[in-house]
Amino acid sequence: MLRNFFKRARDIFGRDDAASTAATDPVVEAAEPVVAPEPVAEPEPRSAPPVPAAPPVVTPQPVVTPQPVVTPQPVVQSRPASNVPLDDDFFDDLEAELIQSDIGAETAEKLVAEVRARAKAERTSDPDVVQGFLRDAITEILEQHTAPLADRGDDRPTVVVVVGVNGTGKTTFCAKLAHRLDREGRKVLLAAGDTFRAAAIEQLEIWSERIGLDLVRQQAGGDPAAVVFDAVNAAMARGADYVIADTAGRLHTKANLMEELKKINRVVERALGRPADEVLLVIDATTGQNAVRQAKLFCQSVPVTGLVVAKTDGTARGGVVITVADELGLPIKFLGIGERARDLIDFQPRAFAAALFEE
Ligand SMILES: Nc1nc2c(ncn2[C@@H]2O[C@H](COP(=O)(O)OP(=O)(O)OP(=O)(O)O)[C@@H](O)[C@H]2O)c(=O)[nH]1
Ligand SMILES: [Mg+2]
Repeated sequence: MLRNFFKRARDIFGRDDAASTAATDPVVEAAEPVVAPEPVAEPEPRSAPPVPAAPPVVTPQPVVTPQPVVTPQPVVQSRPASNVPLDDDFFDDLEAELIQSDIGAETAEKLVAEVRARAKAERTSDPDVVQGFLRDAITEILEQHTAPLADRGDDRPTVVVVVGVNGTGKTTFCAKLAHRLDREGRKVLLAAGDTFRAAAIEQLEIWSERIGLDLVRQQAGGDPAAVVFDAVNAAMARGADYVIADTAGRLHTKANLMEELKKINRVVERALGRPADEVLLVIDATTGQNAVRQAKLFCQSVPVTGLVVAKTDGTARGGVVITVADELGLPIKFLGIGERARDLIDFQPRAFAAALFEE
């Protein structure tokens, strides 16, 4: 994705170390299955006739092709350091590349405009420098939207309600967060608020046994708000620091299910004198722009306080995270990076933005 784009751009627009980057190309392509925009174009560079010492100034591609800026044989070819100005094609391709990485069109346009203006102001035509500008612009968006997990300290328990559409990773996240807090020495109580299916309660029960934490549950079919109410009261009685409540997957379009979430909030308020401290919406990174749309609609009905982006290990496209931050304006609190209890990381904007370009 982005890293490959800048690799290609270096070949086109020149850089001192073009030859050395070419040598690493195949490896990176292989590690990047999701994007692979040009499997067809790839084999061709090696078999292309070795254009003799013709000036390697490149006319970037013909007409509209949104993606690959074709690289004339990236093999061993020393180029002068970047003299070719970055042109419209470069920035159009960059925008297309951002969109392909699951960044929403609006955010992509904004990023490119910013990067382009900075490249102009600083009179640079070096793709590597421009890559740095893009990284900065992305970091800036992400940094505007960070906030740590609520922690009520002595005013315990901090209540975290976990919501989202079906299958995004809510239950797994509850277990991961509980495990994390437990390792930090906090006392955690899990609440099996997905009473919709017996299997959902069992799933959290298995997790609670695996990570060695207490679970408050009722029978399947019970009232989720009652489970959360019990859990909050139990937490107060036992001096627990956190209650983490799982809920059933739901579509934002189901009014009764949304009502159920509101009811959970009301009972927390009754038990605690304040609403839940966090309502975390879990979205699935692999569902791309769909996740963004769902999140937007969800936020209209429920007082979401932060986002968890699960399954970031399952996609090479980090764009969802950027789009969600930019368009929803909500803090991203955690990233899910796998199925195990420890596969949860704090969201760190700078590290995240840097990783998008890592080779
Ligand atoms: N690779 C990967 N898989 C994940 C991650 N988080 C969850 N999963 C998997 O996604 C699937 C669904 O996870 P659940 O936690 O059951 O999702 P849910 O939102 O509770 O699902 P429902 O209760 O049915 O709405 C499971 O197979 C999880 O192991 C993650 O960060 N990475
Ligand atoms: Mg679940």
